[in-house]
Amino acid sequence: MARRKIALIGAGQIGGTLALLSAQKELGDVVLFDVVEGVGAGKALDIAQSAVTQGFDVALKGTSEYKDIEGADVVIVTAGVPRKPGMSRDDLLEINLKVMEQVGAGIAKYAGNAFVICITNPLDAMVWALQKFSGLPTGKVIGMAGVLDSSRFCHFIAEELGVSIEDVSAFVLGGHGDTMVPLARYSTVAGIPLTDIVKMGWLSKDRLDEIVQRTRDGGAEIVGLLKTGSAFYAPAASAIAMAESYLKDKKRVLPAAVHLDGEYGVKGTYVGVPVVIGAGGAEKVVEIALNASERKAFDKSVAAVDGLIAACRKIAPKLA
Ligand code: A3D
Repeated sequence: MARRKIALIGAGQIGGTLALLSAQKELGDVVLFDVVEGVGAGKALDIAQSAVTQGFDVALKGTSEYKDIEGADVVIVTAGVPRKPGMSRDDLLEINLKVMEQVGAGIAKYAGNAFVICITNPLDAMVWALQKFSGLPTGKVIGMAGVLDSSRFCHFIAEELGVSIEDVSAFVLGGHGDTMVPLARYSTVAGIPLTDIVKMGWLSKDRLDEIVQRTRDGGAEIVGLLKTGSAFYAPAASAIAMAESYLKDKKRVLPAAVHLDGEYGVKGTYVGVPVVIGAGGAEKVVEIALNASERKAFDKSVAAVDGLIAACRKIAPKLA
Protein backbone atom coordinates (compact mmCIF):
# COMPACT_ATOMS: atom_id res chain seq x y z
CA MET A 1 0.00 0.00 0.00
CA ALA A 2 1.30 3.46 -0.88
CA ARG A 3 2.25 5.71 2.00
CA ARG A 4 -0.26 8.31 3.16
CA LYS A 5 0.48 11.95 2.46
CA ILE A 6 0.48 14.71 5.06
CA ALA A 7 0.52 18.31 3.81
CA LEU A 8 1.50 21.01 6.28
CA ILE A 9 0.51 24.53 5.24
CA GLY A 10 2.82 26.82 7.17
CA ALA A 11 6.33 25.64 7.97
CA GLY A 12 6.94 27.81 11.01
CA GLN A 13 7.30 26.71 14.63
CA ILE A 14 4.24 24.46 14.72
CA GLY A 15 4.63 23.33 11.08
CA GLY A 16 8.21 22.19 11.67
CA THR A 17 7.23 20.29 14.82
CA LEU A 18 4.30 18.69 12.98
CA ALA A 19 6.72 17.50 10.29
CA LEU A 20 9.08 16.01 12.85
CA LEU A 21 6.29 14.20 14.72
CA SER A 22 4.63 12.97 11.50
CA ALA A 23 7.96 11.53 10.39
CA GLN A 24 8.84 9.99 13.75
CA LYS A 25 5.43 8.32 13.89
CA GLU A 26 5.65 7.32 10.19
CA LEU A 27 2.18 8.74 9.55
CA GLY A 28 3.07 9.27 5.91
CA ASP A 29 5.19 11.28 3.50
CA VAL A 30 5.33 14.94 4.46
CA VAL A 31 5.04 18.09 2.33
CA LEU A 32 5.93 21.34 4.12
CA PHE A 33 4.44 24.34 2.33
CA ASP A 34 5.28 27.96 3.18
CA VAL A 35 5.05 31.27 1.33
CA VAL A 36 8.60 32.02 2.43
CA GLU A 37 10.72 30.08 -0.03
CA GLY A 38 13.30 27.75 1.43
CA VAL A 39 11.78 27.47 4.92
CA GLY A 40 9.85 24.29 4.13
CA ALA A 41 12.73 22.82 2.14
CA GLY A 42 15.25 23.61 4.88
CA LYS A 43 13.16 22.00 7.61
CA ALA A 44 12.31 19.01 5.40
CA LEU A 45 16.00 18.38 4.70
CA ASP A 46 16.97 18.84 8.35
CA ILE A 47 14.32 16.35 9.55
CA ALA A 48 15.16 13.88 6.74
CA GLN A 49 18.74 13.86 8.02
CA SER A 50 17.48 12.64 11.42
CA ALA A 51 15.87 9.57 9.80
CA VAL A 52 18.82 7.28 10.32
CA THR A 53 19.09 7.93 14.05
CA GLN A 54 15.33 8.04 14.55
CA GLY A 55 14.64 5.01 12.33
CA PHE A 56 11.84 6.26 10.09
CA ASP A 57 11.18 5.75 6.39
CA VAL A 58 9.18 8.64 5.04
CA ALA A 59 9.93 11.23 2.37
CA LEU A 60 9.91 14.91 3.29
CA LYS A 61 9.66 17.77 0.82
CA GLY A 62 9.52 21.54 1.21
CA THR A 63 7.65 23.71 -1.26
CA SER A 64 6.03 27.05 -2.05
CA GLU A 65 3.77 25.60 -4.71
CA TYR A 66 0.30 24.33 -3.92
CA LYS A 67 0.44 21.65 -6.61
CA ASP A 68 2.84 19.71 -4.37
CA ILE A 69 0.06 19.05 -1.84
CA GLU A 70 -1.92 17.23 -4.53
CA GLY A 71 -3.77 14.19 -3.22
CA ALA A 72 -2.91 14.81 0.45
CA ASP A 73 -4.81 12.60 2.91
CA VAL A 74 -4.41 15.09 5.74
CA VAL A 75 -3.78 18.83 5.58
CA ILE A 76 -2.77 20.68 8.75
CA VAL A 77 -2.93 24.47 8.52
CA THR A 78 -0.74 26.74 10.65
CA ALA A 79 -0.18 29.44 8.03
CA GLY A 80 -0.49 32.98 9.32
CA VAL A 81 0.96 34.95 12.19
CA PRO A 82 1.10 34.00 15.87
CA ARG A 83 0.58 36.28 18.90
CA LYS A 84 3.16 38.56 20.43
CA PRO A 85 3.07 39.56 24.12
CA GLY A 86 0.06 41.78 24.86
CA MET A 87 -1.89 40.56 21.82
CA SER A 88 -5.07 38.54 22.07
CA ARG A 89 -5.81 35.76 19.59
CA ASP A 90 -8.57 37.96 18.18
CA ASP A 91 -6.03 40.64 17.19
CA LEU A 92 -4.86 38.22 14.48
CA LEU A 93 -8.24 38.00 12.77
CA GLU A 94 -7.87 40.34 9.81
CA ILE A 95 -4.43 39.25 8.65
CA ASN A 96 -5.04 35.53 9.15
CA LEU A 97 -8.42 35.67 7.42
CA LYS A 98 -6.64 36.70 4.20
CA VAL A 99 -4.26 33.79 4.65
CA MET A 100 -7.22 31.39 5.07
CA GLU A 101 -8.61 32.57 1.73
CA GLN A 102 -5.40 31.61 -0.10
CA VAL A 103 -5.04 28.34 1.79
CA GLY A 104 -8.70 27.43 1.22
CA ALA A 105 -8.28 27.92 -2.53
CA GLY A 106 -5.12 25.79 -2.57
CA ILE A 107 -6.80 22.96 -0.68
CA ALA A 108 -9.92 23.11 -2.88
CA LYS A 109 -7.79 22.83 -6.02
CA TYR A 110 -5.39 20.11 -4.97
CA ALA A 111 -6.59 18.26 -1.87
CA GLY A 112 -10.39 18.17 -1.98
CA ASN A 113 -10.55 14.73 -0.35
CA ALA A 114 -8.29 15.56 2.59
CA PHE A 115 -9.12 15.71 6.28
CA VAL A 116 -8.22 19.28 7.19
CA ILE A 117 -7.12 20.37 10.66
CA CYS A 118 -6.84 24.12 11.23
CA ILE A 119 -4.60 25.51 13.99
CA THR A 120 -4.32 29.15 12.90
CA ASN A 121 -5.79 31.66 15.38
CA PRO A 122 -8.30 32.98 16.25
CA LEU A 123 -9.08 29.31 15.90
CA ASP A 124 -12.85 28.95 15.85
CA ALA A 125 -13.35 31.81 13.38
CA MET A 126 -10.43 30.71 11.16
CA VAL A 127 -11.63 27.11 10.86
CA TRP A 128 -15.11 28.41 10.04
CA ALA A 129 -13.66 30.65 7.30
CA LEU A 130 -11.32 27.92 6.00
CA GLN A 131 -14.25 25.53 5.54
CA LYS A 132 -16.16 28.20 3.61
CA PHE A 133 -13.18 29.24 1.48
CA SER A 134 -12.27 25.62 0.66
CA GLY A 135 -15.83 24.39 0.16
CA LEU A 136 -14.89 21.00 1.66
CA PRO A 137 -17.60 19.15 3.64
CA THR A 138 -17.96 20.46 7.21
CA GLY A 139 -17.16 17.01 8.62
CA LYS A 140 -13.75 17.08 6.92
CA VAL A 141 -12.62 20.48 8.23
CA ILE A 142 -12.06 20.81 11.97
CA GLY A 143 -10.05 22.93 14.36
CA MET A 144 -7.45 21.94 16.92
CA ALA A 145 -7.82 23.64 20.29
CA GLY A 146 -9.63 21.40 22.78
CA VAL A 147 -6.96 18.69 22.76
CA LEU A 148 -4.35 21.32 23.63
CA ASP A 149 -6.48 23.11 26.23
CA SER A 150 -7.36 19.83 27.94
CA SER A 151 -3.71 18.69 27.78
CA ARG A 152 -2.78 21.86 29.65
CA PHE A 153 -5.51 21.19 32.22
CA CYS A 154 -4.23 17.57 32.60
CA HIS A 155 -0.65 18.74 33.08
CA PHE A 156 -1.56 21.23 35.82
CA ILE A 157 -3.74 18.67 37.66
CA ALA A 158 -1.11 15.91 37.51
CA GLU A 159 1.56 18.33 38.73
CA GLU A 160 -0.63 19.64 41.56
CA LEU A 161 -1.65 16.20 42.84
CA GLY A 162 1.71 14.55 42.22
CA VAL A 163 0.16 11.76 40.13
CA SER A 164 0.97 10.23 36.76
CA ILE A 165 -0.35 12.14 33.78
CA GLU A 166 -1.49 8.72 32.46
CA ASP A 167 -4.27 8.66 35.04
CA VAL A 168 -5.54 12.16 34.39
CA SER A 169 -8.20 12.90 31.84
CA ALA A 170 -9.50 16.44 31.40
CA PHE A 171 -12.22 18.11 29.47
CA VAL A 172 -12.45 21.60 28.01
CA LEU A 173 -15.43 22.86 25.99
CA GLY A 174 -16.19 26.02 24.05
CA GLY A 175 -14.16 28.41 21.95
CA HIS A 176 -10.37 28.64 22.08
CA GLY A 177 -10.11 31.92 23.93
CA ASP A 178 -10.59 33.53 27.28
CA THR A 179 -14.13 32.13 27.42
CA MET A 180 -13.10 28.46 27.10
CA VAL A 181 -14.87 26.20 29.59
CA PRO A 182 -12.69 23.70 31.49
CA LEU A 183 -15.17 21.18 32.92
CA ALA A 184 -14.14 19.91 36.36
CA ARG A 185 -17.13 17.56 36.58
CA TYR A 186 -16.02 15.65 33.49
CA SER A 187 -12.29 15.75 34.31
CA THR A 188 -11.00 12.81 36.27
CA VAL A 189 -8.05 11.25 38.07
CA ALA A 190 -8.25 7.46 37.74
CA GLY A 191 -11.95 7.87 36.98
CA ILE A 192 -12.66 10.10 40.03
CA PRO A 193 -14.22 13.43 38.94
CA LEU A 194 -12.29 16.51 40.11
CA THR A 195 -15.42 17.70 41.91
CA ASP A 196 -15.22 14.51 44.05
CA ILE A 197 -11.48 15.01 44.53
CA VAL A 198 -12.33 18.40 46.06
CA LYS A 199 -15.01 16.78 48.28
CA MET A 200 -12.42 14.19 49.41
CA GLY A 201 -10.16 17.06 50.47
CA TRP A 202 -7.33 16.08 48.11
CA LEU A 203 -7.55 19.42 46.30
CA SER A 204 -9.06 22.67 47.60
CA LYS A 205 -11.79 24.42 45.62
CA ASP A 206 -9.65 27.58 45.52
CA ARG A 207 -6.69 25.69 44.09
CA LEU A 208 -8.93 24.04 41.48
CA ASP A 209 -10.25 27.48 40.48
CA GLU A 210 -6.67 28.73 40.11
CA ILE A 211 -5.81 25.75 37.91
CA VAL A 212 -8.89 26.36 35.76
CA GLN A 213 -7.83 29.98 35.30
CA ARG A 214 -4.24 28.98 34.53
CA THR A 215 -5.60 26.61 31.87
CA ARG A 216 -7.57 29.48 30.31
CA ASP A 217 -4.42 31.60 30.35
CA GLY A 218 -2.18 28.70 29.29
CA GLY A 219 -1.35 30.13 25.87
CA ALA A 220 -0.69 33.66 27.15
CA GLU A 221 1.64 32.30 29.87
CA ILE A 222 3.85 30.75 27.19
CA VAL A 223 3.66 33.81 24.91
CA GLY A 224 4.83 35.91 27.88
CA LEU A 225 7.80 33.60 28.46
CA LEU A 226 8.84 33.16 24.82
CA LYS A 227 8.31 36.82 23.89
CA THR A 228 8.75 36.14 20.16
CA GLY A 229 5.92 33.71 19.38
CA SER A 230 3.49 31.27 20.89
CA ALA A 231 3.47 27.65 22.02
CA PHE A 232 4.35 25.06 19.42
CA TYR A 233 5.35 21.66 20.84
CA ALA A 234 2.04 20.84 22.56
CA PRO A 235 -0.11 22.40 19.81
CA ALA A 236 1.68 20.21 17.23
CA ALA A 237 1.37 17.08 19.39
CA SER A 238 -2.36 17.76 19.80
CA ALA A 239 -3.00 18.04 16.06
CA ILE A 240 -0.98 14.89 15.43
CA ALA A 241 -3.26 12.98 17.84
CA MET A 242 -6.23 14.13 15.74
CA ALA A 243 -4.55 13.27 12.42
CA GLU A 244 -3.58 9.84 13.73
CA SER A 245 -7.14 9.11 14.84
CA TYR A 246 -8.32 9.92 11.30
CA LEU A 247 -5.58 8.03 9.43
CA LYS A 248 -5.86 4.91 11.60
CA ASP A 249 -9.66 5.14 12.03
CA LYS A 250 -9.08 5.01 15.78
CA LYS A 251 -12.38 6.73 16.55
CA ARG A 252 -10.92 8.61 19.49
CA VAL A 253 -13.28 10.94 21.33
CA LEU A 254 -11.43 14.25 21.33
CA PRO A 255 -12.49 17.82 21.98
CA ALA A 256 -12.21 19.79 18.75
CA ALA A 257 -13.72 22.82 17.04
CA VAL A 258 -16.42 21.31 14.84
CA HIS A 259 -19.28 22.64 12.78
CA LEU A 260 -22.44 22.37 14.85
CA ASP A 261 -25.73 21.78 13.11
CA GLY A 262 -28.17 22.03 16.00
CA GLU A 263 -26.12 20.03 18.52
CA TYR A 264 -25.87 21.85 21.86
CA GLY A 265 -28.59 24.16 20.48
CA VAL A 266 -26.03 25.80 18.16
CA LYS A 267 -26.31 26.02 14.38
CA GLY A 268 -23.77 27.07 11.76
CA THR A 269 -20.92 27.90 14.12
CA TYR A 270 -17.65 26.13 14.86
CA VAL A 271 -17.07 25.58 18.56
CA GLY A 272 -15.16 23.13 20.74
CA VAL A 273 -17.09 20.00 21.72
CA PRO A 274 -16.22 16.29 22.03
CA VAL A 275 -16.24 14.51 18.69
CA VAL A 276 -15.48 11.01 17.41
CA ILE A 277 -12.64 11.24 14.86
CA GLY A 278 -12.32 8.31 12.47
CA ALA A 279 -11.89 7.53 8.78
CA GLY A 280 -15.04 9.54 8.05
CA GLY A 281 -13.56 12.68 9.63
CA ALA A 282 -15.58 14.29 12.41
CA GLU A 283 -17.99 11.37 12.64
CA LYS A 284 -20.16 12.13 15.63
CA VAL A 285 -20.58 15.05 17.99
CA VAL A 286 -20.96 13.81 21.55
CA GLU A 287 -23.57 15.86 23.38
CA ILE A 288 -22.87 15.84 27.09
CA ALA A 289 -25.35 17.13 29.64
CA LEU A 290 -24.44 20.55 30.98
CA ASN A 291 -25.65 21.98 34.29
CA ALA A 292 -26.88 25.57 34.51
CA SER A 293 -23.51 27.21 35.21
CA GLU A 294 -21.69 25.11 32.57
CA ARG A 295 -24.42 25.97 30.07
CA LYS A 296 -24.07 29.66 30.87
CA ALA A 297 -20.29 29.55 30.40
CA PHE A 298 -20.67 27.56 27.16
CA ASP A 299 -23.25 30.02 25.76
CA LYS A 300 -20.93 32.93 26.59
CA SER A 301 -18.13 31.18 24.72
CA VAL A 302 -20.37 30.52 21.70
CA ALA A 303 -21.39 34.20 21.70
CA ALA A 304 -17.71 35.22 21.64
CA VAL A 305 -17.10 32.94 18.63
CA ASP A 306 -20.22 34.32 16.90
CA GLY A 307 -18.82 37.83 17.38
CA LEU A 308 -15.58 36.84 15.62
CA ILE A 309 -17.48 35.17 12.78
CA ALA A 310 -19.55 38.33 12.32
CA ALA A 311 -16.27 40.29 12.08
CA CYS A 312 -15.02 37.84 9.40
CA ARG A 313 -18.23 38.34 7.42
CA LYS A 314 -17.71 42.11 7.50
CA ILE A 315 -14.12 41.87 6.29
CA ALA A 316 -14.85 39.25 3.63
CA PRO A 317 -18.43 39.77 2.37
CA LYS A 318 -18.22 36.66 0.17
CA LEU A 319 -18.30 34.61 3.39
CA ALA A 320 -21.75 35.93 4.30
P1 A3D B 1 4.99 30.83 12.85
O1 A3D B 1 6.18 30.16 13.42
O2 A3D B 1 5.03 32.29 12.60
O3 A3D B 1 4.61 30.05 11.50
C1 A3D B 1 3.62 30.51 10.63
C2 A3D B 1 4.12 30.26 9.24
O4 A3D B 1 3.08 30.60 8.32
C3 A3D B 1 5.34 31.13 8.85
O5 A3D B 1 6.42 30.28 8.46
C4 A3D B 1 4.83 31.98 7.70
O6 A3D B 1 5.82 32.24 6.70
C5 A3D B 1 3.71 31.11 7.16
N1 A3D B 1 2.73 31.85 6.36
C6 A3D B 1 2.30 33.12 6.50
N2 A3D B 1 1.41 33.41 5.55
C7 A3D B 1 1.27 32.30 4.79
C8 A3D B 1 0.48 31.97 3.66
N3 A3D B 1 -0.34 32.86 3.10
N4 A3D B 1 0.59 30.72 3.14
C9 A3D B 1 1.43 29.81 3.68
N5 A3D B 1 2.20 30.06 4.76
C10 A3D B 1 2.12 31.29 5.30
O7 A3D B 1 3.71 30.57 13.80
P2 A3D B 1 3.38 29.25 14.65
O8 A3D B 1 3.71 28.04 13.85
O9 A3D B 1 3.96 29.40 16.02
O10 A3D B 1 1.80 29.42 14.80
C11 A3D B 1 0.97 29.30 13.68
C12 A3D B 1 -0.47 29.67 14.02
O11 A3D B 1 -0.99 28.79 15.00
C13 A3D B 1 -0.67 31.08 14.59
O12 A3D B 1 -1.82 31.68 14.03
C14 A3D B 1 -0.87 30.82 16.07
O13 A3D B 1 -1.61 31.86 16.71
C15 A3D B 1 -1.63 29.54 16.02
N6 A3D B 1 -1.65 28.75 17.26
C16 A3D B 1 -2.83 28.14 17.58
C17 A3D B 1 -2.91 27.38 18.72
C18 A3D B 1 -4.20 26.70 19.06
O14 A3D B 1 -4.29 26.03 20.05
C19 A3D B 1 -5.35 26.87 18.19
C20 A3D B 1 -1.79 27.22 19.56
C21 A3D B 1 -0.62 27.86 19.21
C22 A3D B 1 -0.55 28.62 18.04
